[in-house]
Amino acid sequence: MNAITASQSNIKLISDVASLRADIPALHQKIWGKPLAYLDNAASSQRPQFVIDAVSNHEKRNHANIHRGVHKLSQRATNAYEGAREKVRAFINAGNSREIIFTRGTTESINLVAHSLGLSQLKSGDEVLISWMEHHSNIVPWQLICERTGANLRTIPITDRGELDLEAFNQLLSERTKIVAIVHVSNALGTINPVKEIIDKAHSKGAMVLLDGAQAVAHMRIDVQELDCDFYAFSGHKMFAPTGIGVLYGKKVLLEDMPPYQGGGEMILTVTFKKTTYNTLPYKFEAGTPHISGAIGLGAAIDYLSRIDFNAIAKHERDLLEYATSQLSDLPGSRIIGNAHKKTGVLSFILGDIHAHDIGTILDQEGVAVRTGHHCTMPIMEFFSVPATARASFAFYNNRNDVDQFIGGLRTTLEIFS
Ligand code: 7TS
Repeated sequence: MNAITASQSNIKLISDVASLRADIPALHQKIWGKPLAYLDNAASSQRPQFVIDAVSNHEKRNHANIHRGVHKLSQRATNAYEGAREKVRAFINAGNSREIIFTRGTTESINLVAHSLGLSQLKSGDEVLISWMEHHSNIVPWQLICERTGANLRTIPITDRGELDLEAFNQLLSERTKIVAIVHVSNALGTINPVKEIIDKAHSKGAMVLLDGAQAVAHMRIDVQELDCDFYAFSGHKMFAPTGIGVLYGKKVLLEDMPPYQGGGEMILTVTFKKTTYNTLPYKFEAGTPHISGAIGLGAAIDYLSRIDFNAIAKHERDLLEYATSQLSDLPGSRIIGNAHKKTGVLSFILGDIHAHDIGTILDQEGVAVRTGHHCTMPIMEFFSVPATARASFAFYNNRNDVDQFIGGLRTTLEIFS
């Protein structure tokens, strides 16, 4: 398979996405003697052979530290790493590759902004606005920073459908709001938030906007310039790339003004005991040896995704969601948590008073992988008065057989508990 980048856009994009299942080796195995139905994509997605090969080829032939060697391997590794940065830039349509900072993932990207921007710019009386549907990684960093700066953390409530209460958002937003940090797509509810509207309103009050894109990037085309968000955070492992690599996009003018997050090698220009000067973007924020093969794997995942029609991915996942939702709704005692008008392929639910972990354990015996628990969104569980949910989440390579196996597993669960 040839690597084709997003910029080579005259090629015909693949729209028969289910046929791509053959590209994903992990899907072709049996679990407890049953075919694997992998429905835990919101936690982490599976890798195409293409991505596995890119990482493996790099590790076999081209590994060396980057930016520091004049020798051939170091040059190859540096070119591949910086090439991956350019692929990320094109993938989210950032204006400049200096705006792409490699991190360990969404969590580190948000912590970087909270610590660097938050600690240097927030003061007592300022407000940071998040929502009730944030993942803990977009709650706790802001709590830490608000505690240290005296800023106040405000929260946008959600509705019974699992949508943001936009009227409440309008009322909460004020000249005191300095940062609005919002999830683009909720991992526990599947809700796609109206982020463009939120960004425009926040900007009109002078606030900056960070979007947590962890659950968006594998399911929809992201254009950070069109969105006009100030920061966009995401993880490689939820978009068919390795773990331990992620991205923070930030507007150059903002990143340039922000102090370093961590100190060490690579992020400096000169070091003396009197004064240290910092490197230019993006290196100022990439202290130490990075996850080189991870970045290369992320670049390969982007090459892979660039061949696929994102509209076809969205249509396919919507079809699976509707198919699964209608069958799940027919099961006695089922309650779906998260019924937003605009959703990605995330189906969170409870089944009578059967504990979510029991559902997950029985589904596993049937070869079906789902996530159970609070999904690192304890405020959502509190809002819906449930201790935990079971969650099926789809990727482009899932099909209706996966859903049938999932629903069959739930019928078995109901029989066992009847
Ligand atoms: N934000 C959202 C919306 C997420 O879904 C996750 C991980 C994160 C942030 C953190 O990403 P990380 O890569 O830095 O860990 N969500 C999940 C999940 O739903 N199940 O397992 C991890």
